[in-house]
Amino acid sequence: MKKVLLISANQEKVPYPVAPIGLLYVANALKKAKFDVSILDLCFSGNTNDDIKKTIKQREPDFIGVSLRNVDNLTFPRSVSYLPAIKKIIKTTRRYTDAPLVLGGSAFSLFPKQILSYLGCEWGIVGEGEEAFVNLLKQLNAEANNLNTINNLVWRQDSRINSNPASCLRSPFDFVLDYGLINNYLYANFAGMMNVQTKRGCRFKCSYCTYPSIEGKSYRLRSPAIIAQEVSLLQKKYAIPHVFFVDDVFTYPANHALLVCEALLSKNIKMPWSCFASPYGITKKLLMFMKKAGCTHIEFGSDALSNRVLKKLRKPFAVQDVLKASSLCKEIGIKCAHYIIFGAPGENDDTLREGFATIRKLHGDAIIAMVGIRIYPGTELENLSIHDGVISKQTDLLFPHFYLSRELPTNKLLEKVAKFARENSSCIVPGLEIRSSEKMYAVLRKHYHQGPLWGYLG
Ligand code: B12
Ligand code: SF4
Repeated sequence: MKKVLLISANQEKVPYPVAPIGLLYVANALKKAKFDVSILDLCFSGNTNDDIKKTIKQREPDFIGVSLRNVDNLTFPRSVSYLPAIKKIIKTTRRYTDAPLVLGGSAFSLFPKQILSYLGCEWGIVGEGEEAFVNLLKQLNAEANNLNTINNLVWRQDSRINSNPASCLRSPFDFVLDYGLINNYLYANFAGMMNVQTKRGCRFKCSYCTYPSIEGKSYRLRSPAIIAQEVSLLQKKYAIPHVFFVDDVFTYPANHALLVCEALLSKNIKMPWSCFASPYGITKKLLMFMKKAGCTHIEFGSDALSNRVLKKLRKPFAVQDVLKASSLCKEIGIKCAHYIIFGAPGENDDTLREGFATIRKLHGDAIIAMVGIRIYPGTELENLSIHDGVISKQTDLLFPHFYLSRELPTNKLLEKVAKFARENSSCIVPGLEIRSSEKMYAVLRKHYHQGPLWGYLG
């Protein structure tokens, strides 16, 4: 049996360490195809060189897969690129094995050719890894040369980098995921939660967003009964105290969210959970069901609190919907946070004032405020950024560039956001380290053992 070592390169622990469940899905597909699979998760590694060396010596893998989750922290002005650290991990791995090494993961999928070049690697898979990775390994194993038939593959041939069209899996997950290949104890204790997926895809077209390009534009829904089984297993087998549903938008389509809640209720699962949501389509009925089924925290991708900016971002809702979602959460007893981006297209003095006034009306919900938007290739925001002169057509977006409204000087914007946030205890501004720092999160996690930490602030 050929051996595959899957390495998760992510070491970010802010706001929490995040378990590499993407690799668990890939591992599941490899096992089904009769590969012998193990995972080296570097998240808690104190010495990546020693851990990589030891694991490669022990396992003697025939193939390596490296999962790249984050390119950078999306945070202006404290922007951090993870690429130099990733390069070190690849270099170390290469020092101890010359087994074919394949890259994958959300970070890789956003910049496949650039990352392959930057890291000097040969193989990569864009998007869902399950089918394409197995197909590639089968071909490499058989020394076959039908690379053009493998969807989602990116590879180097001499000095050229080739890519095949990318597609999504039709039915990626009709099974209970095996979480046994990662250290659940560490995630239960240091993250206070474990991640579970209930569907893939997002059909909305927000102007800056990469999620539909990573997960697909149409929905692949997971069976509610299987989700409930998985959540129950996480609780019973691994003592996981809290689940985060990692869907782009858990609450849409609402009928699926309702069915997931029903399945959790019918199995009488008492697991607290949280999720991402959109103010679009939120109803009292849905939130009441979610609360009954264990939902304690919701993170809304509200993005802006002025209709002018929401429209420019192509958000499918208005400020009224944000206010309604918030007041319903309060009435029902679910904690809620809103991600807000200041300095987005259309932002000016008036919209900023309107945003601050609306935050006051939200009565203490957590506000996770970002300044500026990370520009990604292929998005509508990229075109706008070129049009507005923020970047040029030649700008390499692998290292972060941020869109900041030209209608406001950036230093003034930062000053105003900082002043407002310092005076309003519900505001967290990671880019300005206001109520947000690695040290603060570590201290909070010592006291609170489960769930999103913003729920304990403010
Ligand atoms: C949920 C989520 C969060 C939650 C996680 C909660 C939790 N407990 O899990 C929270 C809010 C905490 C969060 C935080 C952050 N996040 Co986040 N998050 C997501 C989201 C929506 C889903 C990730 C997920 O779990 N997907 C489900 C799994 C199954 O999919 P997957 O990992 O992509 O794996 C599949 C493929 O990628 C592939 N694959 C994966 N690995 C490999 C390896 C090989 C070899 C192969 C072949 C294939 C392969 O196959 C897998 C199965 O199909 C994504 C957006 C998205 N839709 O992808 C952003 C995303 C991953 N996050 C991102 C970022 C940047 C961050 C933060 C750095 C932001 C910040 N400054 O706080 C932090 C980092 C946290 C950390 N410790 O790493 C970026 C990463 C890319 C980038 N721009 O750098 C994304 C893509 C969003 C974006 N803006 O584009 N995040
Ligand atoms: S911002 Fe949210 S709703 Fe909009 S496209 Fe991205 S994931 Fe979908």
